[in-house]
Amino acid sequence: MSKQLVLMDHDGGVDDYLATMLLMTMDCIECLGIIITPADCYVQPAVSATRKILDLIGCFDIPVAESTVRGINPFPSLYRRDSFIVDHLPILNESETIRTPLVAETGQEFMVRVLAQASEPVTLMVTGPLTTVAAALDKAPEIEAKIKQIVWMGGALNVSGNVEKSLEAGQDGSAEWNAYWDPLAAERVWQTQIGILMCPLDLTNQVPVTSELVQQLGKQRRYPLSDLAGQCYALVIPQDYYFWDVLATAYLAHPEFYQLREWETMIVTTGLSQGRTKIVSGGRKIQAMDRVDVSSFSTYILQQWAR
Ligand SMILES: [Ca+2]
Repeated sequence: MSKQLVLMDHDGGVDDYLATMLLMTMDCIECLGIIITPADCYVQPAVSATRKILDLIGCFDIPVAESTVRGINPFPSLYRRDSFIVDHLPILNESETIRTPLVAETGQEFMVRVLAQASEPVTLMVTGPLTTVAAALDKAPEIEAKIKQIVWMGGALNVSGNVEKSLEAGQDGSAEWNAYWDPLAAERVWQTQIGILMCPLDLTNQVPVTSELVQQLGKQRRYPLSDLAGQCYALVIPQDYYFWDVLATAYLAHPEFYQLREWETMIVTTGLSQGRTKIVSGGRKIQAMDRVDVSSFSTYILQQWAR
């Protein structure tokens, strides 16, 4: 069976590194590259950490590209500083040199080139804002035909968003961060014919990172990937933390763990609800992950990181 072509676009949060790590363990996937969108991170340490993680896994030939897009509503620096912490974890710094290549072109240029050159349509696995995708589509609209679908961790349909009112004045709490960082980019992607599969907060809210799971990773810390995942989750366990990006990414290997549901939606781009993925009759049809078998999912990630 031929492998599914995937191009990953992540935004440098703790969760994004672990989603990358999970993607790299999937036998059914051929990863064409990894783009870092400078959203939930400071981009220099996020690019560095991503390359070091690929080195740790032994995937020295996956190109990494730095997107130079900018969002409208920046992530809090408190979240973004995690990228510096992960980049400095001892397990990622045993070697003084990084082997995984950083491409010279920007992430958005790289996305255009990879899609244009691909032998068949490619799945975009996006675990951050859609800004790099929107920029690539603006640059070369013809690549739309080369995108098989976009699997996106983002949006909140029938639950509140996660942009807290206490952190962000002037909004009503309905937006999810990846949409809120750049609502216009989400709207740009919504205007295409590309199949969109969302992993919304509606689902991720049901799959928190638990102490029990972190302890299970500890029991298998003789494996470098479990050790790194355990360290990353220990870093964020004091806050409410969920398997946002990891849950979205696991879909690629095990769609049978998930139930999907179709919705008609629009992106609110201005005002107090900007960044809201709103259900409206007659709106843009998308699929959303609706339910997941949490036990199978947990077993799967523990098994994949036992290496
Ligand atoms: Ca992310």
